[in-house]
Amino acid sequence: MLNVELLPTIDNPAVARCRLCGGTTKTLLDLGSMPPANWLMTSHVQAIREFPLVLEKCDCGNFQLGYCLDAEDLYTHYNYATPKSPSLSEHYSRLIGHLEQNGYLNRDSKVIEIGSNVGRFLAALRPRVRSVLGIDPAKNIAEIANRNGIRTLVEFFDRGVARDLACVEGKADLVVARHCLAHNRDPYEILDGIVDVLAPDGALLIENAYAMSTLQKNEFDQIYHEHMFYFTLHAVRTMLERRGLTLVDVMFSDVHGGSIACVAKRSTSNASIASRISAELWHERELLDRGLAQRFVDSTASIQSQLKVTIGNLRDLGNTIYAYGATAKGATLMNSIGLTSRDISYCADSTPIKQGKFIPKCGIEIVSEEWAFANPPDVFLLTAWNYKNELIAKARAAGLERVRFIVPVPDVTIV
Ligand code: DWN
Ligand code: ZN
Repeated sequence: MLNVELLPTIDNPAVARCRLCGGTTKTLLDLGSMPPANWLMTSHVQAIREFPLVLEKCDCGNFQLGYCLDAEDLYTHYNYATPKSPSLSEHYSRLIGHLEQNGYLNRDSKVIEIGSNVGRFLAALRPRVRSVLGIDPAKNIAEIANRNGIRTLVEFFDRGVARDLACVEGKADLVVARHCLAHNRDPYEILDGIVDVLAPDGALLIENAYAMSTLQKNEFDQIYHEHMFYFTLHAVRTMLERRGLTLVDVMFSDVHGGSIACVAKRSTSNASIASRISAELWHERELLDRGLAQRFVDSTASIQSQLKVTIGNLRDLGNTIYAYGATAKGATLMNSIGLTSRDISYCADSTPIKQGKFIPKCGIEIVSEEWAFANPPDVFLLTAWNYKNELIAKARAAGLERVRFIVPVPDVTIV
């Protein structure tokens, strides 16, 4: 039985509430009704349930989904496995280097990662610390991590799990929550557990897609049911302060279309606070006050219509088109403009558990990169545009010299 929160608050269903600060939210962008992006179908005609996909904005700087699915329905069996990627590996090295240089991590650290997926980040950390432990709710994904030697418990992390961990494993010197706090209707459930398991002088690393990048680069396809929050620095700070944590450091990167990694410590720890935080907060406020959110809404409509026309024209000229990357983003992108397998014949993706399945609603079949390269289209729609350089290089290295790539954001371009 699916558990869908169809109205944002129980107390006052007529008013949408910010789930970080309790303030009133306004609808910013309504993308209609969509299936959850990673509910891949086993046949192209399978019936699939759809739910509203609505982005709301709060004056505190938080952006959130108005309608949230239950985490158990989204993650108990999961189709996303972190891919092998040189740019991700570089990102991990950079993050780890920064944590070490600033004293948040050392060879004696015990590390726990929440939402650790197949364990790629922990695998990069393991040679540099005392111990690593992953926690992930998806049994099928945690099994892959365990098979690869990264000890991973299958759990939805909360206070109960945190207390058990603190007893059995001891408290953690570093807790990592990368791309996971946004994936829950109530991030405080996770944060409360983190506070319970964090050592008194421990550090918390939170990373998420950065809302300001999403807005500035017109990445409307970052909106899907798994992303229940779009974090600004203001929003992260609000959330942390409500749980006795202080934001002490911040790092920006290009991964996943622009991400923000924040370090927090207990407010009682007297840690020094990186000076750039106040400048970044000021910069965010300026951009938001100058209408960035409304420009994002306008750009979304313009990209959607340009993309539809571009794909229609290419098809009318007899081109075959595949998508590249069976991403969650791709499901929003293609379904929001009504593309189907008549427009996009296949979607290439390196993830074995995705291959042979179909993108929900649009019904496009997922094939391996090898198959797609051996039976190439004239044009790829880059649905994994965050790996643009890597994917184009891969296709060229496979001998596809003439294939073209449609890059949907920040503007529709053909490479
Ligand atoms: O927050 C989330 C982010 C971090 O990851 C999740 N909710 C779900 C997921 O989002 P996504 O599906 O948009 O993620 P990616 O990382 O953009 O997905 C890339 C896809 O492209 C993967 O399915 C793997 C595929 N890929 C490929 O086929 N060849 C990726 C690489 C690097 C490749 O070389
Ligand atoms: Zn708020």
